[in-house]
Amino acid sequence: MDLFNQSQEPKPRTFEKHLLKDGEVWYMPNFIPSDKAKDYFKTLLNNVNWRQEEIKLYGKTFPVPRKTAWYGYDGFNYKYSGILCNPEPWTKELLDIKRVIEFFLKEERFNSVLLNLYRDGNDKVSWHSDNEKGLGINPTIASVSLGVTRRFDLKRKDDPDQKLRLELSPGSLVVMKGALQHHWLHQIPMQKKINQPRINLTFRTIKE
Ligand SMILES: O=C(O)CCC(=O)C(=O)O
Repeated sequence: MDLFNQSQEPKPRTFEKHLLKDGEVWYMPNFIPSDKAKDYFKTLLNNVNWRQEEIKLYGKTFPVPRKTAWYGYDGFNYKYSGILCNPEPWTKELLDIKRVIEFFLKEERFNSVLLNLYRDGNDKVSWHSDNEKGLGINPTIASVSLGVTRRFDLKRKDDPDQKLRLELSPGSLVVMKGALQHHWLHQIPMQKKINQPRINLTFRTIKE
């Protein structure tokens, strides 16, 4: 495996491990070398089948404040916020990234990926946890960032003063592990001054 075929001076790739109360967040800023991260960003921006989904809240319909897509092995459907996703087949780029994540995480195998496109700082994802039934108990979720740096916030459900804030730089990898999704919420807040796009890939394992 070429681990993204680094053309630049290779940087050591290790996780910063945030061991929280009931859950872990691992962060690797230079998971994908910057040239390669720019290439992936362009290819995914232009070639992914981005969808504008809608959600219903209090009887009204609203556009989701970002574009999304769902890719993976056939049959691994995903439902969140009332939106049912049938996977598009893996692209070469998504499979390459998935294989390198699995190399670093050793025991994890992912069968699908949710993609988010934040067109600018007005796009966001509100406080939530990835606790849908289909992900099973204590899911490991691996999240790759491409494009502009955005803030990622976590807070504990029963004690919002317990927080973690990370700046997700392009080419970085975040891994959420353990009981985190039961006890913590996360968000990408609106950042109105940002006028460039970001793509996020969250690799997941849907249980059959
Ligand atoms: O964009 C991100 O980094 C987070 C996305 C997210 O929270 C989700 O898709 O559930």
